[in-house]
Amino acid sequence: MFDTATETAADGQAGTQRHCDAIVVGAGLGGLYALHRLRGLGLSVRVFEAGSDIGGTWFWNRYPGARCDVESMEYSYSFSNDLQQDWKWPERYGTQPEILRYINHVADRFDLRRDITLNTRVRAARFDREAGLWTIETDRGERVSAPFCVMASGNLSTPRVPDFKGLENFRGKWYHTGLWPQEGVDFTGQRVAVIGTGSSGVQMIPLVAAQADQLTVFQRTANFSLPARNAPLDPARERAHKEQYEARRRAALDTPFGIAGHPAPTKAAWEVSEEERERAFEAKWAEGGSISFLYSYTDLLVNKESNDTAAEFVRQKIRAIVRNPATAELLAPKDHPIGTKRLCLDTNYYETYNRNNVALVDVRADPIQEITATGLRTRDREYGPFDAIAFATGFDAMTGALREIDIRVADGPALAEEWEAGPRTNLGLMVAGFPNMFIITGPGSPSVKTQMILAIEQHTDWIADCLSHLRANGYRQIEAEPAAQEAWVRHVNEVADSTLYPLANSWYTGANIPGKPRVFMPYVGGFAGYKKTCDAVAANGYEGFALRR
Ligand code: NA7
Repeated sequence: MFDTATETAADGQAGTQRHCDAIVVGAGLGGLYALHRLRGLGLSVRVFEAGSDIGGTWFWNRYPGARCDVESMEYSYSFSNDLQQDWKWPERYGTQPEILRYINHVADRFDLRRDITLNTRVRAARFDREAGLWTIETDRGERVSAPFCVMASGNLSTPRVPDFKGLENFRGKWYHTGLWPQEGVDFTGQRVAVIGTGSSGVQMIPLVAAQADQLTVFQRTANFSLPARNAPLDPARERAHKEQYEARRRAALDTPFGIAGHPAPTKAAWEVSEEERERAFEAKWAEGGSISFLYSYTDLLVNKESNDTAAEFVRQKIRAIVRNPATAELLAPKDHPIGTKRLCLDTNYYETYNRNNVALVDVRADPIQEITATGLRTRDREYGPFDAIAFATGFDAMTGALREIDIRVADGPALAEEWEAGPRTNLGLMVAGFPNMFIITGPGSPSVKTQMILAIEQHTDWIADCLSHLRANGYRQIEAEPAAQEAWVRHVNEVADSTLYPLANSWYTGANIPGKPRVFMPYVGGFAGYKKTCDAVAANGYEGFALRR
């Protein structure tokens, strides 16, 4: 317990405490673990969640085919060995319903729900330096104060429907993958448009094609996709994994992506013959999975010529799968190095374009101008009629959810204003000028470039250790020092600039949102090195952070 006046409202309802030790924003995988971990320190915690239930990403993204692109034995919490031993994943990659079931199991197993307020969006957060308190305000008018605030609001949690003229005139139904109706959508017998071919579109398109009468896919940028090779989890493989679970989790901490089991490459692509490269890529293609493919050689994400060999391998696969050569050429990405946009994993994505109820439209050459009553209009022609439009158009990634909250210290500038030219953080964990506010997997941390749950656990553990340190030493405030933050931002940029990532117009750089500043947001220096830096900062008495009594 921190030494601030603790007063609990007496109206007896669950979730009416006005003051607690820590406020957590978001009840996805990040917020739930933060609640569990901070509660373990003896702190009183309140979690606010905008959704009508817990789960975050896995609550909202219910579109057909929604599935994690990291294998389920990896994409799960490691903090409880009993939990990871007990839980049985049915498939190699978890589906959205399965992951949501897991999250609910975790919430029940660790008795998390009693401190979570659902259906409540945090609108504002104000810090009073003198009192040392954050006060948050919700869309239901509730105000709650706490010395610490943990933002677990997610990296891909602000869905974005492009600002197309005329959407309000559309007489059919429209959906966004990240706001999919809870009850699901039956496209049987319908003429459907899907706009967007990122991970969500690539996962959804084969299922919609199989159900709908006709499907028209509107593609602005072709994306690279690899076969997932999903399958029921082999019991022998599961047993072997579980026997070594704890060792594998420890090993994952020493990898760049936070995932164990992929031996680090030892050679650069240019060091080997073309035949050897083809054999290696072929083996990875057959094995399935994106990390293992990008991990074929040491230099695929730093050397354009090496990357070209992998990109061309996939383009040739697309040309071999898709029977119509013009469609195949449209689907074969040529404008960015492979892996510099999120590499998609699919089940029968390219094969879907061989169906005679599926058409592909290039809206790079001929952009969408307007949604009409019955369909849509590009510069050159009209498409439709459609019964439904599914927007798989992505998110205001990494900063969207934080920028939507009016976060400020007293009457100072809002975080959104401070970040007008792009987010600036120290280690992705804290922002100079915003004391006692932590971000879980914030911009400037490895976050989306790693196994997210491992990144969440690492951040939360660091925050929990930090709070213990403050309490043990009588400190009440911690704040990122501006110089340390500038040095970290410089480092994040230098690392990104030494790779091929900035060559792509991706949500990693904010390029998918008109007007958003172009800044490479995740840290791509690798999880292992990043964790060492965080640990060293803590071991040196939170070097780069000002602690105040
Ligand atoms: P993404 O990866 O951001 O994909 C969004 C897609 O929508 C992408 O193909 C965009 O084309 C397209 N898009 C966006 N705006 C438009 C407009 N105005 N016109 C046409 N097409 C448009 O989002 P996802 O939901 O698929 O995936 C997000 C992450 O979730 C994913 O990376 C995984 O980590 C999980 P663009 O490429 O911008 O030209």
